[in-house]
Amino acid sequence: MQYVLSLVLLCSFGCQTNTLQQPNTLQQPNIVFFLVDDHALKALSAYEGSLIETPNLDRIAKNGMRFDAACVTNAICAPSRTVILTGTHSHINGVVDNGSRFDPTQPTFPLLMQEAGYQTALIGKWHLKSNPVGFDYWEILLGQGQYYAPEFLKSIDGSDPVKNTHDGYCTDITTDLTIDWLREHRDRDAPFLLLCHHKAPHRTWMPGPNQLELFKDTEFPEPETLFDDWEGRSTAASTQEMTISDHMYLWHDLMVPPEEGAILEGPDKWAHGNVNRMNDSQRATWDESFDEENNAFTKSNLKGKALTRWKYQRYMKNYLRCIKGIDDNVGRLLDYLEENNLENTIVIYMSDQGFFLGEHGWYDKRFMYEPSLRIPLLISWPGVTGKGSKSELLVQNLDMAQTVLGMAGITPPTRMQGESLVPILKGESPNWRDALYYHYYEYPGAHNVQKHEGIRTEQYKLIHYYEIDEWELFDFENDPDEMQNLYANPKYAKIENALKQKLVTLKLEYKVPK
Ligand SMILES: [Ca+2]
Repeated sequence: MQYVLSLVLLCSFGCQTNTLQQPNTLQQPNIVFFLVDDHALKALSAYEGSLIETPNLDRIAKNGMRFDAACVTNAICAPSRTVILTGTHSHINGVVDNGSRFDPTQPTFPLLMQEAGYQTALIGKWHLKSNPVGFDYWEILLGQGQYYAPEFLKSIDGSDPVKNTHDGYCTDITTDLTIDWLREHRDRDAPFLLLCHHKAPHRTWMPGPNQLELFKDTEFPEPETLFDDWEGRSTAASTQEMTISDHMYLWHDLMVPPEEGAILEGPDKWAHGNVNRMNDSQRATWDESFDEENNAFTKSNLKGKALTRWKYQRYMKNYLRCIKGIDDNVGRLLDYLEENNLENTIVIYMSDQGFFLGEHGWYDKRFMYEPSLRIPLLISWPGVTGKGSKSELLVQNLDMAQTVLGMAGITPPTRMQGESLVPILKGESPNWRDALYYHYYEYPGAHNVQKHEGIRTEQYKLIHYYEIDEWELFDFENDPDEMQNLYANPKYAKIENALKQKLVTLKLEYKVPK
């Protein structure tokens, strides 16, 4: 009955009946899919220029393929997660911003794989408002999730969801629950799809107890654009509210407690909730780690650029400590796979979008600029993908649903709009897209970033902030930091026209409403 119902639901979204195939366990590989939240490319040492070492994440790259031009379609959490699940752009799947509710009757790769005989499980961050569909087992963080003593909602085989609070640190707990699932719930007679979705390193960048002492004496290099004045670029760049200098809060974001009697503003008003979730022992370790630095900072009374520099360093240390927590925990799960004859499991590691680590003076994401558009994407597929291989093709989060379905030998619905990465992973040279489409919608909204759409090719990027009708054109091979807006520059007229034409073509292809 459940099968028939799903078939009806799926076909109401225009799929072909041949999408539902019988299980073929011999040819269907096990898959672990790590999705992390806001992991910038600059914080993963499998890529060049990383700020830190991530030896465990690097294991995935060494064992498989590193994608060097992986991008998203819409650089914000819930929309990107929905693109990954459905293989469709935001205007098709309906989750255009973080306020949207995901309609879970849409075809997703987990649902199709469940129907094809996979045992499916999801553990960690979900953030799509509706409860997950297509999973035999799910245990998701409530909303954004908390770093300490996080609350989860759990359902097994369609049972009514039950709320649980787990003591400890979110990244450690998510890994414990994932390993517990492998140990206790895995059906040894069926292939599995296991989604391990971490909350970290999302704002408010609270490190785990095991990472608190890292980087104490490290001074991280500042990006050259930390004090960017956004001259020559659109007013979208100069009117955003995501600067480290003015929009990053000492208590909420940087863990500097306010002095007694201080008047709290903005997110600092509720920031106590972050640390109040710790138990006494965790809180004591936390205070011991931060007190001395915090006291010295308070006494120093820094202003202007010196204050921004201090904030940048504290931000980097805590953000990168969160990443080290991810790295340690991914290592634990990889070890489990190796130690339990599951070393042939496909492992996928990616982020829902990139993140600004001080570039242009910012944190957060949303813009089509490189630091938020691009994501780390590592895939190891033992026996299929060459070890330590690399791809420079323009791939997107849009491609993941068809890729995972392709790995399992399942034909994707015609509704899906990406391209399977399977031929690339097999070392073939498929005809590939020469430009990708991007569209950000959340305005007015947090951080005040104007709506925009655009295309990126191997060398150029054209962005249209259409509600204020302003354009930007970048040649990031010659200007990797995207500081010079070449729009309306006569020297680039030909390129500008070609990019505009291509943008029109892509919008038609993806059925973007006029
Ligand atoms: Ca995110």
